[in-house]
Amino acid sequence: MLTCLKFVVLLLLLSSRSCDGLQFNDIDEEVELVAQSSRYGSLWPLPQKVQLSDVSFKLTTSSFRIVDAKESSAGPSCKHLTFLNFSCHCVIFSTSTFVLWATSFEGNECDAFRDQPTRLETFSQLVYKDEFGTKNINQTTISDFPRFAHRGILLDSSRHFLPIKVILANLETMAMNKFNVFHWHIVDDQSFPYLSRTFPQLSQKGAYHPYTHVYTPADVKMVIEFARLRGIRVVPEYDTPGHTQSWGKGQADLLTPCYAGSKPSGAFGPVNPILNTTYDFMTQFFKEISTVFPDAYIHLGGDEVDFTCWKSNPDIQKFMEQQGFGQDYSKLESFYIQKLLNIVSTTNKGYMIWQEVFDNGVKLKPDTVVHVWIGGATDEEMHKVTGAGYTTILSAPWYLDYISYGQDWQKYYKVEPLSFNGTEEQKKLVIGGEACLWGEYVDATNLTPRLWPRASAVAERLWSAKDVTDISDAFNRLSAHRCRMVERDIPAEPLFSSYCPHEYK
Ligand code: CP6
Repeated sequence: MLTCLKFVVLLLLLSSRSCDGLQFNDIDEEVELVAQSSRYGSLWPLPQKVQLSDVSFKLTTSSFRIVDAKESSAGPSCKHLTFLNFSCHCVIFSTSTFVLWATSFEGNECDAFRDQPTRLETFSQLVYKDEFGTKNINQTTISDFPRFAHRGILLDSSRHFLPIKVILANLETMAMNKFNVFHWHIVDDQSFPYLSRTFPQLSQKGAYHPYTHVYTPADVKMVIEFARLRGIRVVPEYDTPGHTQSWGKGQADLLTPCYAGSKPSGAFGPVNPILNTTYDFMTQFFKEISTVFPDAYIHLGGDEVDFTCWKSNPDIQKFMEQQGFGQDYSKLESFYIQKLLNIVSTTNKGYMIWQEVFDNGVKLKPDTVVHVWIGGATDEEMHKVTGAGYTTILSAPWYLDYISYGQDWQKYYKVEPLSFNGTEEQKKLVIGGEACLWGEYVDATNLTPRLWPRASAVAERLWSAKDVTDISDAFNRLSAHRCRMVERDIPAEPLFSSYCPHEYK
């Protein structure tokens, strides 16, 4: 695993103008913060260590080159470098030379370069235009690495189908914010847009539309490759046994028939945990998923299982008795999950699960990632999960589908993921977090502005040092960062009254 990334950006060029970047009107200052220029310009998320200088240089094609450095250890096999015309982790310019120098790598060569695109992002954030429109960059030394390894965004393509274009635009924006995990909550109750080669009837019957509202194998490949080139992993979620209504349309007998009195009501509940055919199906299905998605992890869900239907079904009642589960349906849930985890383990993948699976006492492999999402007692939960020795990621404070009047990014920004009671060992088990954008009220029309720049607040919390907490400096940098997203054609919503040098068109 990549534990430490340091890079030094030494910028040596000519001319002399400091980066005072953006100017904003002084209106509205009685109510809220008004954007001013931060001494850190528009850097977002803030690197671990930045040494600025006033020495500035013009970036012209003749004075600016990206070349191999002697210190380079990356081979040409790292496609995401050659894609960007790199064959090394050191980018050196001298006199009119820029040095982007990576040191202290661990792990295999290409693993070590997963975060490479982030250095280029930092470089681009240092570039600004002078009054003549010429691009400039100041001599700067940056030493950088992420505070947390797992920095994710959850998108939900079941409640509304998300066109590939929107997903790719989101990946681009994630890269700008140094997020490195796309958690793809691809299917759920409402629709099954994943086109499975093994079970094509799942999307044929379960998608909103069998041709226009599906992700074909080629679509999925494109998403994965687009993400990879930007240093982003794609972790798919196939949530069971709850949240599976759409699965039932194309796969007979997969879901539990609910009863009204002594007769089936015609409704269906969670996955039927008492049939062998269920596990045969899951074995084949996850075998496919494990080859389609190259990431080492699959998210298996396991959240919000409603017991009402199971309770109504006489066959399930009988099974409960035989197993000695009494009336404790969480035991039945655990019975199912345990078998599922064993199945997925045979595919050599690790798994992530929502916190209920841990709460119910299911036996988990030591490398399981427990995803904490329930608000209210989050610190206690983090304490318990890490106390039991499991790796964990935090989402409870970062449900970005919730909206309200005002600057809620500040609330997300102020979260401290390690605020729970625990030993150093326990804190080390917190590998990061994810901002979740559940899709009930989100589709292609509003996804981007709802997510950005609010998710940028989470990005800085997960990347930057623990003591980066100055809200007013954050506001200034984030205002400029948001304008940069707008300039790059991403319709990120405003933080507050202001304007951008390049408005959205
Ligand atoms: N869908 C799925 C959801 C949610 C979860 N799982 C959810 C629950 C509560 C809130 C927001 C989202 N919509 N599959 C829980 C992880 Cl407040």
